[in-house]
Amino acid sequence: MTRARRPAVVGILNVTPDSFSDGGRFAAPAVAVEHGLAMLRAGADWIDVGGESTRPGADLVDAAEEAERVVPVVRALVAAGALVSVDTRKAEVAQAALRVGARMVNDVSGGLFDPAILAVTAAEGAFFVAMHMRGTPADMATHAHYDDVVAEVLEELGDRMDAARSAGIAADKLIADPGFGFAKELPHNLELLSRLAELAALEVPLFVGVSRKSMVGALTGTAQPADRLAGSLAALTVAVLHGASYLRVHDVSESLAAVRVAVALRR
Ligand code: HH2
Repeated sequence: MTRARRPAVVGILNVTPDSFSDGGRFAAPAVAVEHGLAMLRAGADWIDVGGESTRPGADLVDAAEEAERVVPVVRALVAAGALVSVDTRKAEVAQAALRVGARMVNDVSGGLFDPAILAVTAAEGAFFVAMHMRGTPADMATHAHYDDVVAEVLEELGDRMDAARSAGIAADKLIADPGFGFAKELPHNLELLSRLAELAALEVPLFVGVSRKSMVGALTGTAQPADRLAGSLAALTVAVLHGASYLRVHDVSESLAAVRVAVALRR
């Protein structure tokens, strides 16, 4: 995607019992597919289907079980004409989703958790989103130590880009994400968002997920993720003004409106 086009809105579809915002709501495949279709009707460009929660301290899900959760949903959304991304750290799950038509692999570990995911993505010619994280969702909070969070995320994402290219992923299929809330505390998240434009040095499109996250909750005093829409839209607007090309969101129509306003004001 070029800068000229508006950033893509990526609708979040968690087919999990325990995601931080919508855990359990879309665990049944038919309900999940219906929600995905509703997000498409609301204007989503992509649907990001995930079968494992990555909230702090979440349990690891077995690959076969994760694939069983996501594959029927990916298949149905692809059949309906959707561009589908699979949110997974596991090569086996990525492979299964790509086989039924997913076109993007969104890996919160950037290929560190299961390095075989890079070759699988390369072989299918799919897009790869490398998100920055340290440690695993279980212990990432203990790794939130930085002298200069932007410089360190830039360097570590650069390493992930190199690994992805070495595994055969084409340069125009690579996307980077600073990983808001993953091994980051509030000051780190704020620094990364206000200096997001510096990540343009990676020379790949930037993917941003701030929707309903705890950083928004902390700033707005909203304990419930579902109450964080207004704050999420403010953070999303800043992300667009600073160069984000993909926005991962729960609230598609509202986010699309904010994207349109931000794009019109972007110089
Ligand atoms: N955040 C979450 C999950 N996947 N992928 C990318 N690229 N960037 C993100 O910021 C990101 C992500 C966490 O949010 P959610 O999917 O709503 O919850 P859970 O991790 O509990 O499934």
